[in-house]
Amino acid sequence: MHSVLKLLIFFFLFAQAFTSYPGYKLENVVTSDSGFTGDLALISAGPYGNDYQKLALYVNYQTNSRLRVKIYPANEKYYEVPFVVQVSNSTVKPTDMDYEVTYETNPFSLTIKRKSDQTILFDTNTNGSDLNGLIFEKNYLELSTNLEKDPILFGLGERKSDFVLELNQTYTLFANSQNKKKNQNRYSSYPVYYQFSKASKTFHSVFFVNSDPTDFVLMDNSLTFKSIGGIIDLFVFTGPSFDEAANQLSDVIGKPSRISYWNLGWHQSRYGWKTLDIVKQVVNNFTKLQLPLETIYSDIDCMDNDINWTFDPVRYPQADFRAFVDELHNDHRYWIPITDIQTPLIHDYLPYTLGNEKDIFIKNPVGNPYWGILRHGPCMYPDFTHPNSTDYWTQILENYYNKIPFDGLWIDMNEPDNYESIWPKDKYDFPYTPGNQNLDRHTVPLECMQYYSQEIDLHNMYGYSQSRATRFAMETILPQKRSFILTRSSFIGLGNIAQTWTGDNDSTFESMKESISTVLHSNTALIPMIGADICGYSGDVTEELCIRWYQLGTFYPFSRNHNHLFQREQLPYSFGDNVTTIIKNYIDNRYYILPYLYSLFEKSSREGNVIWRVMLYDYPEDSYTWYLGDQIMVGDSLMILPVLESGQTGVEGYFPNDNWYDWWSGKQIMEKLTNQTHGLHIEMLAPIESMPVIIKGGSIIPTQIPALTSAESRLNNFELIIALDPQSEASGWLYLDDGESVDIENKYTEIKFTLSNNKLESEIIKNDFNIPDSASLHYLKILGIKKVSLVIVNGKSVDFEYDNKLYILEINDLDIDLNNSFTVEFTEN
Ligand SMILES: *[C@@H]1O[C@H](CO)[C@@H](O)[C@H](O)[C@H]1NC(C)=O
Ligand SMILES: *[C@@H]1O[C@H](CO)[C@@H](O)[C@H](O)[C@H]1NC(C)=O
Ligand SMILES: *[C@@H]1O[C@H](CO)[C@@H](O)[C@H](O)[C@H]1NC(C)=O
Ligand SMILES: *[C@@H]1O[C@H](CO)[C@@H](O)[C@H](O)[C@H]1NC(C)=O
Ligand SMILES: *[C@@H]1O[C@H](CO)[C@@H](O)[C@H](O)[C@H]1NC(C)=O
Ligand SMILES: *[C@@H]1O[C@H](CO)[C@@H](O)[C@H](O)[C@H]1NC(C)=O
Ligand SMILES: *[C@@H]1O[C@H](CO)[C@@H](O)[C@H](O)[C@H]1NC(C)=O
Ligand SMILES: *[C@@H]1O[C@H](CO)[C@@H](O)[C@H](O)[C@H]1NC(C)=O
Ligand SMILES: *[C@@H]1O[C@H](CO)[C@@H](O)[C@H](O)[C@H]1NC(C)=O
Ligand SMILES: CC(=O)N[C@H]1CO[C@H](CO)[C@@H](O)[C@@H]1O
Repeated sequence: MHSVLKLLIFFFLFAQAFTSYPGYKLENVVTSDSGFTGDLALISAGPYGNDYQKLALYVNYQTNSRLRVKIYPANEKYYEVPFVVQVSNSTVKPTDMDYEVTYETNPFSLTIKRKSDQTILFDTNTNGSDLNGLIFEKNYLELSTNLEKDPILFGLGERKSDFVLELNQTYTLFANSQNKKKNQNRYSSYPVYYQFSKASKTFHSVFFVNSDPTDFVLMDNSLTFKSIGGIIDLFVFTGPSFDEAANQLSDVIGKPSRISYWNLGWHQSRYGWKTLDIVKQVVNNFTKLQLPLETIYSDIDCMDNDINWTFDPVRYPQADFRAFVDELHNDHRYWIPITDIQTPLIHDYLPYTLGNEKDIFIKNPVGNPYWGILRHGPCMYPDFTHPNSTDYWTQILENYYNKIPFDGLWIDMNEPDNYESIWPKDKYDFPYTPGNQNLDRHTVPLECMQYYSQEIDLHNMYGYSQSRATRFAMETILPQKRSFILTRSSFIGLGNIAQTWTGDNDSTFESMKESISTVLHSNTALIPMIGADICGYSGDVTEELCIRWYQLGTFYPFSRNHNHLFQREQLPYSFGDNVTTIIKNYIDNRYYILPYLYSLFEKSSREGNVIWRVMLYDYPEDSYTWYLGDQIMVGDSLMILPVLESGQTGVEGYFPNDNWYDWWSGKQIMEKLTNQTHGLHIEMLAPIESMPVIIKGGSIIPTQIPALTSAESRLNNFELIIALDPQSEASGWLYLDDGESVDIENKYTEIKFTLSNNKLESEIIKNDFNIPDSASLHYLKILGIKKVSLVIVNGKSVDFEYDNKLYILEINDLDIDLNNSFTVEFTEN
């Protein structure tokens, strides 16, 4: 290489490495009980120009565990994320704050520590590092925090990534339907991360209230936030447990909305059911084979010429279709149609004419509706931040509902997708480009205007704002029912409104494995109701993969099978009787644990808990759990070890130091070791018909005999599966209501079960739900009970079976009314 060129390159690199923008100077600090304010004055210009000279700093102590920091232009209008944040500023000092905030004035920096253990939660002091100070320009914001060396961070979805985010990577938030590579941004944006501190073994989290296209650059000792709009507005949550950090976030963005019981049943979908007759056959086949089926989806197959809200007169005649859906409803099943948001320009087509009349389409910068291109040519995009869009959308949905009454909606392509950007140009020209990708490709150009703000600010929120409008519409159409809205694109806060799935995936082992961290990360953003298309969407699935995916997928919070038109069938019965039997076991098992799952979701909607958990959350002291991303706790009690590679007939799991039992056989797998920090690595057998499922000692899992629908299974008998912890104790919780009403006041039942000192007791916390007569507690199984000679139920001795090798006690033929409290005593002579 030419030496001058070398020198130039050297100079360039050298110059890059040491270019540092000190940021701002803090002046005029005014403190109050609830925090402090100050003025920030620019020290020297940032990288791309248009720096704000004056900024305002606002630090607000909101609760003992929550702090808000806001930095915004002092004298100019600015964009703030609408709808998501549900708390206001605090004016009083919290009683016992678990954080302290210090600052430097020149250059300005903030350091936030947890008071109780001095763990650094957020620290923008970049003095002595090659990180920049605060940069705040018209189209570029940058703020860095120092992190513990080799930090454990998770969140910042949606993408396929490891659960613990890889270091030295950039994580982009920009809703996108095209990216397929590891760590790239996908459909949704969740600007929140959690950090686990290896030093203090605690968790805290940080939520950036910013919806503009953003990069998070994660290095091995720092995280840098780079956004091309909005302001710096962040919440710091002190934890210190994972659950506390999640609950603290949920106080700000709202709890996950209460789901209907039927949402937890089996969802069957397919793109490629060309006629109504085929769909009828599917339903009949499920029944014939005694496979549970809750919900049927309709992809665009049923539409006339692919136009939403219409039915093909020959393949899906409306009257027949309606009769079919009525029949589904009679059988306590549900129907969910798809809709894409792009509105074609067709005369006399209500979505188009009404949208024009109400003037609610997204505008180009000269003020005319923007046209994109989808399947049938030009289309427009409703603007769901427009005040009249809710009326518009309600009218469209009502009109459709009156044709065929749906039970939920599947809203797709809402990144929003665009086959071709025909205006204004194909190149985005802001100075910095998150994700280093053409941001105008395949979507509405970022220069376009929505009512609330420019598209650049609202792009990441399109699916969220559509979900919000859909939620309002559903509440009008189906008042008093909990709505079900399955959206592909979402933003943090969606969990309070709707549900999601992981979008188009592939029929590969790799894609199945990747679904796990996507589901986990969405849970950390408090969108717990999520699953991937079981068996994969694109590509032909193999029998082996499909079995493995059904095994995993029946433990997703949301369980749906769906695939693409060109792919082979992957229904539970598409592979022959032997395979149907295997899959049926797992779907039946899902119905069996519905009372447990429903109770978990209730807890989530009350407190903000997640459903899918990694081992780290509950065993932070055990460093062997820290990077385990593929073995999952479903709630507090069930661990699953999915089989993620072809040809495997065993899976190694890590069992933290505790009691663990095999879910299927009841056999104890591990007994807590005394005086050990770590647990054991254990290889579990996993022949094709079986995925290891493990119950944690200390759990009481309420179950109910499965049936073909959840409405029927709810009439069946209850069972309790009890696994003893090292102190021979266990506890559990059952929540029941009608499964669909919005107003549940005085209509629900809540029972706490506790086992200790050889006595199982139920404590009725509330008993306003009418448990069907046919659903009594008829069976108990207790795992890990070392000795038993007599069992006494409500004072009367009863028959029992005891396996003194496996330490399993079973009591059959009980008839306990769960509406009343009961006791079961075990005597060991
Ligand atoms: C909280 O205070 C900040 C700074 O004064 C202000 O920008 C913001 O609008 C306030 N928010 C609410 C919800 O009052
Ligand atoms: C920055 O670091 C230098 C050297 O460690 C120190 O002298 C100086 O006071 C620091 N400045 C601030 C603002 O922390
Ligand atoms: C990240 O980059 C730093 C510095 O370039 C390097 O020392 C470190 O090993 C890298 N870490 C990983 C996990 O790649
Ligand atoms: C229903 O099952 C029959 C076999 O019993 C099969 O021939 C048919 O293809 C199935 N129909 C659908 C749509 O799956
Ligand atoms: C309707 O659905 C099709 C799918 O064929 C989609 O391409 C189109 O843009 C949708 N939009 C509307 C509102 O009709
Ligand atoms: C909303 O609709 C009402 C009634 O049609 C109209 O008066 C109002 O101007 C519309 N609002 C906007 C922002 O377009
Ligand atoms: C099911 O039976 C078919 C045909 O006998 C066989 O090829 C296949 O391997 C079996 N699959 C399983 C999972 O047993
Ligand atoms: C466990 O540790 C405790 C306290 O350090 C000690 O008293 C006890 O003897 C130990 N037990 C065993 C089995 O090592
Ligand atoms: C359940 O118990 C409560 C009080 O013990 C009683 O008022 C209620 O009628 C009972 N419900 C049923 C369905 O038995
Ligand atoms: C078609 C498609 O988008 N496939 C994606 C399915 O999901 C996995 C990740 O979960 C991606 O790797 C695929 O590219």
